Amino acid sequence: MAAETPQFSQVPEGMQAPLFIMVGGFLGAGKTTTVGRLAKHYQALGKRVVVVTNDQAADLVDTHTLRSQGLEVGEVAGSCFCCNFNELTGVMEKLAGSGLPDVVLAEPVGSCTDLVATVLRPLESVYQKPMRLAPYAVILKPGHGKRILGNHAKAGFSPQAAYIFRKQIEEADLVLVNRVDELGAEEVGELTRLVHEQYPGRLVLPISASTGDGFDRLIEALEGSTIRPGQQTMEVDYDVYAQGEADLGWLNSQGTARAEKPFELDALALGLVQAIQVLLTGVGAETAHLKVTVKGSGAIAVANSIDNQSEPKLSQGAHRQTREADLIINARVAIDPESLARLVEQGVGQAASQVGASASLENLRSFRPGRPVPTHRIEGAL
Ligand SMILES: Nc1nc2c(ncn2[C@@H]2O[C@H](COP(=O)(O)OP(=O)(O)OP(=O)(O)O)[C@@H](O)[C@H]2O)c(=O)[nH]1
Ligand SMILES: [Mg+2]
Repeated sequence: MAAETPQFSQVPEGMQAPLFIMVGGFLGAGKTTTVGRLAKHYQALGKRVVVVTNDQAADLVDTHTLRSQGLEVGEVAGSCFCCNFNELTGVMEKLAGSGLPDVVLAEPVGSCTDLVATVLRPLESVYQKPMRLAPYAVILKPGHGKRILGNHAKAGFSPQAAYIFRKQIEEADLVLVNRVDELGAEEVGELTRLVHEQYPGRLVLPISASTGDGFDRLIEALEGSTIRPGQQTMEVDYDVYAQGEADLGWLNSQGTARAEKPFELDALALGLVQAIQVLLTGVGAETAHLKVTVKGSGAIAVANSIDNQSEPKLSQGAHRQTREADLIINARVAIDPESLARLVEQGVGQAASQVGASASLENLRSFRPGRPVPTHRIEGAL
């Protein structure tokens, strides 16, 4: 008879309960990059790692990106972890089906907050399976964070969306100032000071999810006993939160690009983000995160834009040519969903023709996220 598969309720002798690490932060802050790097760290130690991604709709760039890095990934698509708590635990159980993982890495939607009360506390008191909860780490995108914490005018897409950002920092046990590879020591110091002044008691760590700078201290903080997880309790005005989410237009789409002659996957990925970005900037629409994957000939290219000020970047190169590629496009932009759909379609056409291809989009969904209604909301420290 086959040995029974260990589930979350059964931790075999000599094995620790899985470590649950949730990495939050606003749209485009660097969550997926951080999760990918943490996963590789634990894999290198021989640990079994599973990852759960999350979005308001299916066809996630993040899921494809992390799977292309050789990771086991399950997704909760259709609503956030907090509003679909049973799906989060269901996906974890499903991933665990072939053996209990050592580490679960979870990436919530970037426009979500109140995750300590709606995810971490329910995991402890409702789910009640053996699990070690790591301190809740929230990543800060420097430009975005500096404008909001520095009380700049028109910071954070809308006052309600800026409210979400502030609530994310407020509930963090650990605040990660990301992209230090691009920042001077003064800027890191300024951001750290702003967080300490406005949200005292949180450990602030400078990191670079791209280079791995600061990850030793991050891992120590996640695994150590110095920070007790879920210590920050807070009130959340769900009317403001819902409005903040709805201030952003959301678009997820699949697509295909075909050409007579081979084209570079990387050129199309970067070209897609550049073309859409130019069109969005042209109508004054502020991007929170625009990301695409272009997949073909067994390789994948990923390109992103995290605001209107910086150049779009190829975050994962495929270095391969193809005649046919599958596209996934995810855009989160301060614009109405109809205009977003029109501009994305236009940009896709332009970018495809630049590499001598023609493209079509399928299953395009463009919407404003609905009001968050958590499955559980449990107040009080863990
Ligand atoms: N230079 C630099 N770029 C980074 C760093 N971390 C992430 N990025 C880039 O920032 C972009 C967004 O990173 P993601 O990890 O996808 O961000 P995210 O928080 O998962 O985004 P959403 O899931 O859309 O909310 C990508 O182009 C990354 O390559 C960093 O430390 N330095
Ligand atoms: Mg992500």
